[in-house]
Amino acid sequence: SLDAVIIGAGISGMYMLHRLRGLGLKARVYEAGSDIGGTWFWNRYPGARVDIESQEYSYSFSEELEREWKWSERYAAQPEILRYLNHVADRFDLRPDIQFNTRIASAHFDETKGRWALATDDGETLDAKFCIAATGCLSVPNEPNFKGQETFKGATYHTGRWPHEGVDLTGKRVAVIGTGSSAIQSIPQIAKQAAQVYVFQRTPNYSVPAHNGPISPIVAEAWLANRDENRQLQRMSSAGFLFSNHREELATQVGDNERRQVFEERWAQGGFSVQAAFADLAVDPVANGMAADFAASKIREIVKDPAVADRLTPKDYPFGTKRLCVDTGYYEVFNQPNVELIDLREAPLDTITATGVKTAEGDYAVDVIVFAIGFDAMTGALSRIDIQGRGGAALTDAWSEGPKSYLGLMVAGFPNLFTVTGPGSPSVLSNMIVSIEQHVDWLADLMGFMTLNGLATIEPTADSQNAWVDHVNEAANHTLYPVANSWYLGANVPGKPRVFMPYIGGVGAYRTLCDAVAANGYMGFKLRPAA
Ligand code: N01
Repeated sequence: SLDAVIIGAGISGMYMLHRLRGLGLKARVYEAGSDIGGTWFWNRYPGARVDIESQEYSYSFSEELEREWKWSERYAAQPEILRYLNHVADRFDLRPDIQFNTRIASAHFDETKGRWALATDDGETLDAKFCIAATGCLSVPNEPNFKGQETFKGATYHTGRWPHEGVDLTGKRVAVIGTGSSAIQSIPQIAKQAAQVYVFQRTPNYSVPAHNGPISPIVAEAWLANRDENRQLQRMSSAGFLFSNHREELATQVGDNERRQVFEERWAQGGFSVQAAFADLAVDPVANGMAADFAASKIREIVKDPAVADRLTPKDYPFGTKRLCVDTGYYEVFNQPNVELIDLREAPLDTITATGVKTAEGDYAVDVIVFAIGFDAMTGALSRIDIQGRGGAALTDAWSEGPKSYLGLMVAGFPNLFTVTGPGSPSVLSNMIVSIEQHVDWLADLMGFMTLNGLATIEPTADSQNAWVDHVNEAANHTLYPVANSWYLGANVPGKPRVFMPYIGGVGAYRTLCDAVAANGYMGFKLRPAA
């Protein structure tokens, strides 16, 4: 019989399987897709690439793995990342313990046995002592729900479920709905092929250039030369990566020229470094406004038509409080004659017709509609599994007012159920792979400890969970983040409770806390011996 069921064969599930095998535990992974890779298996839209430097966005658990894999670009594209993950799966021989094309439909905790009873969507039943949700934070696409969409005669695609064989858009008229990271990465690529692109924008996003290109051999060698130290710095950093580490100065305490120069340097460096230019950007509206003004000035510099530049400039939320985008030629694309920006704030989207998209002001005939409308983030995957804990209580009920957890790792009343990068942990506010490794290591150590010590179950106490939920909220409320209508708060899914889901206290501080909890006998958790 199984010690552990792992749901999902993305970066989390793969590493969890590797760790549990190393402990001599019998684990099996169930994956809905036909192969490994999670996010990087599904998100194959043109232009999909990582927004953290490649060498930082890779597993650190095996030095040999790290030394033998060579990244080609500063920000690796999806096909290269998927090749890397396939290499990992082969190198550690993971596939024999992964069952593909299988979705876990339900997971019920059996209190008499102290085990999880699971069922797949094709009726297979299984049970295991531990149930690990390695289900991803952005794995359930928002389903398009536009009036008239079923009448559309052309082809439709969701960026998060892009066809594996690719899509030839040569000469096509394409509508892209949405202007988040997926849209911002794909629009410049789509515009290279398409005859005409209409970009339907509800909320403009801030985006900084990636300055992508071949990875510099100097950077790659320097990274490896100080590998252990770099990895340690990552783990103890605020966001799980080094290249944009925060400066201590406050934007409000430097002169105009110096501030502009710092922003310019960071913009030239690219990626998230702009967000980390000063220590007060995320907390002080005045400082944040300075970053916003700088970004607006860059948009005006790049986009030739001042009216288009103005529409592309965010005005109603602070800089960086919706996930910052990292682009290659996004603002530039609006200088192309075949790209038109349609502002849905000026003229709301009315219907999708047989021939295209209709707004209050115009009718746009297209052959293809690309829905770049995002995900039911952080809780979406778990809420789609029928999960029942003690007394048959449903997780969806426990989370009806928003997700509640202790450390983002476990939920009170759901013994031996673990959420890798769950809500209440730094997860999406960090370099995911660093946070994934931290969670997997912490959880694997815990499962090893329980096995060695003959412990049957673990669960958080209600008190420790309540205190953690309060702390997560407090931490968010110290910042400007809750001001924006972002998916961090579930604001993009109608009816979803408005709760800031990730923990903003920082990756390093959070790791220290988790380690202290473990070192103090898993403080805040109840551990029970086998009956
Ligand atoms: O999704 P999003 P995404 N009518 O939710 C719009 C990660 N990621 O897939 O803002 C019209 O950000 C919506 O408008 P609004 C990254 O963490 C990383 O782009 O709700 N428009 C918004 O513009 C990212 O943040 C990379 O007003 C509608 C867009 O659709 C996360 O995934 C690349 C609409 C959705 O944007 C999600 O990004 C890609 C409607 N009914 C993704 N509904 C990297 O670079 C929604 N929208 C690694």
